[in-house]
Amino acid sequence: MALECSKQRGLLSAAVPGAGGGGEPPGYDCERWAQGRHLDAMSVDTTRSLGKGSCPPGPVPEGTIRVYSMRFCPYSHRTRLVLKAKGIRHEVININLRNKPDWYFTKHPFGQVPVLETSQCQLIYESVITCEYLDDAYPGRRLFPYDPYERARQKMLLELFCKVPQLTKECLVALRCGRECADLKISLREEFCNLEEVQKGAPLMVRWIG
Ligand SMILES: N[C@@H](CCC(=O)N[C@@H](CS)C(=O)NCC(=O)O)C(=O)O
Repeated sequence: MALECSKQRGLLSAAVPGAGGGGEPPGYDCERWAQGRHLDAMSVDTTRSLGKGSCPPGPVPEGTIRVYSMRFCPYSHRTRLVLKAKGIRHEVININLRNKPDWYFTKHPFGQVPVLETSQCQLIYESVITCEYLDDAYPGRRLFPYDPYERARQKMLLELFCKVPQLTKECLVALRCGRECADLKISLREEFCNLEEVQKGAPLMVRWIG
């Protein structure tokens, strides 16, 4: 991702490794990361999406983590980018959101994606929370800044640009269906222009609010 803020490295620059510390949990492999091998071989994507009537998947194998996802969900991709950036071994289970399996409501109260499931049957949802969880639970390479203000600033940025995932999704769906989406593209461009201003050092308060 090319969204790195000039002042600090953080979640928006998830693809860029930062200085790390602490032990590495199972499934985390620095060597693989350094050689870029994690990009092709570290995830198992079931590709088929599970819908109503499907059997729930079994327990998550030790040394891996599962992400319930949907191929066109930008929030899920947020989580998946962090999984990739940190080189965490994981499996992807796609959920058919138009025809959700009943069992999926035991993973998320509203049946949304993304959800992370650990081999200890812990469930973590809300994309930003999943990213922070991964950053904390797999501490080898920090993506969120350590400094409390910079960390808060990253989260403020995510809130300020919270329209981006939805706009991106709507744009993708429109393009896929051959629908006109000029307005969506203009809105998306505006958001990215504002983000560029922030990257150049503009304060977070101007232009977007109100
Ligand atoms: N605030 C949530 C939003 C997640 C979200 O809206 N996911 C959509 C797919 S892109 C979803 O699960 N939609 C199905 C539904 O709401 O029933 C997050 O950041 O994780």
